[in-house]
Amino acid sequence: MSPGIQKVEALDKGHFVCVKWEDGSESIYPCVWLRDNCQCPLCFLPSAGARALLLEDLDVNIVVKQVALADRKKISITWPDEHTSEYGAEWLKKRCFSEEARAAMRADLFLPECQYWGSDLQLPKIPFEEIMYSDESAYKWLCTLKKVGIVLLTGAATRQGELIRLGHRIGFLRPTFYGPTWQVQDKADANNIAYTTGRLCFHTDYPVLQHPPGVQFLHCIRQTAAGGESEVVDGFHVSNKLKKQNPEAYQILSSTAVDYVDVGVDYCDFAVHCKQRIINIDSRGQAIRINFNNATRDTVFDIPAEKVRPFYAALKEFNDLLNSAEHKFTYKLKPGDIVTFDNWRVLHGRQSYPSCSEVTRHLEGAYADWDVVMSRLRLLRKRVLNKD
Ligand code: OGA
Ligand code: NM2
Ligand code: ZN
Ligand code: ZN
Repeated sequence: MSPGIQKVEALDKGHFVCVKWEDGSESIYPCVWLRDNCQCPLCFLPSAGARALLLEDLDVNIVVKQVALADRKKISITWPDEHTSEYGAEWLKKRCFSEEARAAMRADLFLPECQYWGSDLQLPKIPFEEIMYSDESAYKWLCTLKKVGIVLLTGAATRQGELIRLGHRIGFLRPTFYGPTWQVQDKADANNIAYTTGRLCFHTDYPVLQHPPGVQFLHCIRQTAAGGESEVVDGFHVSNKLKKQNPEAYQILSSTAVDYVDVGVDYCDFAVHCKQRIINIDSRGQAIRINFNNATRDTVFDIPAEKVRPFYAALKEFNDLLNSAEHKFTYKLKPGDIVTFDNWRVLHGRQSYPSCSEVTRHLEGAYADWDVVMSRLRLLRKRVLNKD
């Protein structure tokens, strides 16, 4: 599988090394990068998979003294101070600096593929116990969660604690001021709008946190007969639509810092404040995180007075798009269902239901960070695909 090397030579007065592969293609490596990534035991600690070489000891103007093809599977470099480094063919090939090779590596590491959806969503479903014992199923679950943004796990026990088990399956959950897991039900003197029987319009959870939870789990333990339906919408898809329909509104929502607030007591007492842009974008203007909960948007609004009405107009337009029949998907959780979704991408809501002296509806919720979920996904992929 690994490619052989035909030829290796120094270029540009020793500032680059060119590797010619057996298939005739070439890769060019800057020498400062090669020296920085020497894999010898002095420069690299294999038990940590980490660089031991200090930046202080790296000469950014370094050139090779000598470069040689050790065999078709390895090159060796002698540096001006007589330090020597060896690099394997496969190792080099993976780290080729060409646009295509970097795009392939990026895709492999971060799985950027995104499948947009609207009211036509075919809600992906997998039995809960299957992902708990089968690595193939767990891998499929996390790949779909990353690509589609939502997966329904079915047939869980209708008792509290199943999300703790799910947390152990991926690694660990993300605790917040509402606890390690939290109970969504009608509560007296509710400390959050979610803990009432009222309608929740489309929101992402916890934009008041600087780093909002990436993934959310809602486990239905009890469901009301009337009302309480769930709604979801693809925030990235709708952001693209807004950008096309009204670029100025998109610009406002992706640049205005909105104040959020959450003050109260739950797991412990809290007074949380944060500024977030409702549509977070990357350097290419593509939405990468939605931060929107109308309930916790602060009364304090730290922008000049004349910018306020244009902001509201932009937000209204976004909200209208989120709620359009074309974009939203409605379903109703059954006891034993666990909906898992990308809280950075998918906005969710719930219809109101009749209030009652007993608890007629109960969801247990929890969060996880994308770092933890992606880490588990990569490990599962390795095990499922390499079978080692
Ligand atoms: C929440 C929430 C949804 C529901 O608790 O933040 O969105 O169906 N709940 O109750
Ligand atoms: N709950 C469900 O942003 C928010 O306040 C979302 C969080 C209370 C943990 C709700
Ligand atoms: Zn070294
Ligand atoms: Zn919510």
